[in-house]
Amino acid sequence: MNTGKVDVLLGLQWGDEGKGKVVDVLTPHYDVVARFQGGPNAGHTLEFEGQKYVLRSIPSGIFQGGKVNIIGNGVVLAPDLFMDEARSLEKSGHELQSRLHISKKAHLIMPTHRLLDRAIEATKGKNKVGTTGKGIGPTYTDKVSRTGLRVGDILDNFEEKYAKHKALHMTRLKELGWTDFDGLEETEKKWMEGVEYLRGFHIVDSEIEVNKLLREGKSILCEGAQGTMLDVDFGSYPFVTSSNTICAGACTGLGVGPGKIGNVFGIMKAYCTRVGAGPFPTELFDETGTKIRDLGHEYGAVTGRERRCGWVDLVQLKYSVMLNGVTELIMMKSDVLDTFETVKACVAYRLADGTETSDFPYEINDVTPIYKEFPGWKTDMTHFTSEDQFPQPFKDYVAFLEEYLETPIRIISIGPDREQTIVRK
Ligand code: 2SA
Ligand code: MG
Repeated sequence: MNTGKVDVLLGLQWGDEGKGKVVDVLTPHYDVVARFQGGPNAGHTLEFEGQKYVLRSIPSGIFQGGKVNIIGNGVVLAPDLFMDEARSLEKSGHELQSRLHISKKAHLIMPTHRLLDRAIEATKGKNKVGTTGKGIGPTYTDKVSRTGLRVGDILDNFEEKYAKHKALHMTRLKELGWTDFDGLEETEKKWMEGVEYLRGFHIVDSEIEVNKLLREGKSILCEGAQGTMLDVDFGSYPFVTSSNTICAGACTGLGVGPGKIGNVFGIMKAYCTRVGAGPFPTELFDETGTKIRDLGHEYGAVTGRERRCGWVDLVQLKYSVMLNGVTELIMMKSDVLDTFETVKACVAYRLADGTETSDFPYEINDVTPIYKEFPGWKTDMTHFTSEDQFPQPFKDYVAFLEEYLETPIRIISIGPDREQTIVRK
C-alpha cells in the first residue's frame, strides 16, 4: 500500500481473473477505491458471509465501511443499469449516495448504444466479437468521435442533448439495416429514471478530487475491469473491448500522472479462461477443459455465457506483466486444479513457419503452445491458512511461474471466500 500514490489492480488474461475478490481483500488497507475504464460489461463477483454479489459499474470497495469510491472519467455508465445495481446494494444495507463519487467526464451509455452494439455485431457474421451487448463499443466510439454524452451533461438542458444524440444513432441504425426497436420506449423511460437517480450522487471533477486526495497523503486503489488481453491497443485485436485495460488506463481514466503509480497488482488465474470470440492458444476442447469449467464455475457473471477454458499461458502472461509494469502477482483459483494428475503451463509458441518464440507475436491465431508439465499436487488446499501448508508440487509450480515471469506471486487464492486467501511472506 502506498500513500500519495495510486496502486493499480488489473487482470492479466482475458478478464474474470477474480479481481473483485482481490479488491475486496485489499480495500481495508486503502482510503479510496476507483474504477478507471470499462462499464457494465464488467462483472466483479464477490462472496462473503455466504452472500454472493456481482458488481458491474460500482467499485468493489463499496462493501467496506465508510470508504469513498470513485467512478472515473474513463468509465462508461448506463444510468438504468447503474440504478438497478445501486438499488440492490442499498436493499442489502449498503448506503451509497454519500460514498460514491462519479466523474462529470464519464460517458453515458444510451439505450441506442446498446442497439448499435447488437446491430454492428449482426453485420459481422462469423467475425462477431461476442460482445456483452452493453453498448460499450458504440459509446467509446462516440467518445473518440467527439460526439458523446457525458455525466456532466445531465446537470443542464439534458432532454435536448439526449434527443440530438438519439437522432444521430437512429440514422446510423437505419443505415445498418436494424429494424428491431421493440421495448425501446420502455427502456428509455427507465433510463431517464436512472438519470434522475444519478443526480442524487456526488457528480464531481474526479481528476481534481483524486489528486487532492493524493496530496493529502491518502491511498487509492484503482480497480481495472476486463483484462490485458482485451486491451484495445495490445489485446487480441479486433477481439477486444474498447478501452485501455492496462495500467496506463488508470492515468487517462482518472487523471493521475504516471509518476503517481505505485504498486501494480497483476491478477491471474492458475489456468486461463476467455468469453466471447477470438484466439486463445491454450484453449482445451477435451474433458480437461470441461473439468476446469465445472470445478471453477466458469460462466460469465453478466451474460451467463460459458467461458472457454485452458492451461495457463506464460508467453501471454509475460507480455502482460511487461505492458503493465506489474510489481506483484496475485494467483487466483489455484484450488480448482487441486485434483488434477498433471498441470501444464505454456512456455513458448511454435509459429506457423516452425520457429519457436516466447515473445508474444502480432498474430496468435496459428500458434501451437509448447507446454511444460508439472505433477499435480492432489491435495485439498481450500482450508489452508498458511503457505507453509502448501504441498511440494504446488510450491514447485508457483516457483516456476515466478521465475518465468520474473515477478513475485504475493497472494494465492484457494477459494471464493475472503478467508480463503493466503498472503505470502
Ligand atoms: P464488450 O462488451 O464490447 O466489452 O465485449 C468485447 C470483448 O470483451 C469481452 N469482455 C469480457 N470478457 C470477460 N469478462 C467480461 N465481463 C463479464 C464477466 C462477461 C460476461 O465478468 O463475466 O458476463 O459474459 C467481459 N466484458 C467484455 C467480451 O467477451 C468480448 O470478447
Ligand atoms: Mg468478470
